[in-house]
Amino acid sequence: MGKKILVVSDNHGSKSSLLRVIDIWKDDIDAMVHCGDSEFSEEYLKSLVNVPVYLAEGNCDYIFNGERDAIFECQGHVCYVTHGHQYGANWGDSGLVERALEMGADILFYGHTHTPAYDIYDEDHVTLLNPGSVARPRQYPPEPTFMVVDFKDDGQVEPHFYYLK
Ligand SMILES: [Mn+2]
Repeated sequence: MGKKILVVSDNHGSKSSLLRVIDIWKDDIDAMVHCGDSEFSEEYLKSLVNVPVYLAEGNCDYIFNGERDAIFECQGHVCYVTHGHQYGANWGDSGLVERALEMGADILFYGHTHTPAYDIYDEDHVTLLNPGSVARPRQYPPEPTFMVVDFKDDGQVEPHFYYLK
């Protein structure tokens, strides 16, 4: 059957963008990841879906009261969730790869850059995934984005990026 994980980030207080994504996907996912800068509380984010929720604290999350980051297992993969600003996400991937290795994770979800990204570092067996921002995109063209990741039974991990229209 595989597993599907909805990954969102950086809605920066925009409830409507977050709720629109969740409304579309809530019945088709096995877990939700939020990579930080929701500007909402842990309880609120966890109340939005009936599946496990994994959260990271962003640099603008003043009312967030959860753990700074999260780690979980999915289909044999170790997934680590962080906002990424602590590891220099704006300046390149090396700090993120180093952190994934330190945490024993082969998949690292991050946000902060407001730019969707999918980077595979074969030598380190690390994949970096960023869903972009559902409210304040910075890539060109600046469309709000999010991601649904398919964890297949054969171990393959397939990210799908979507625009929030
Ligand atoms: Mn941020």
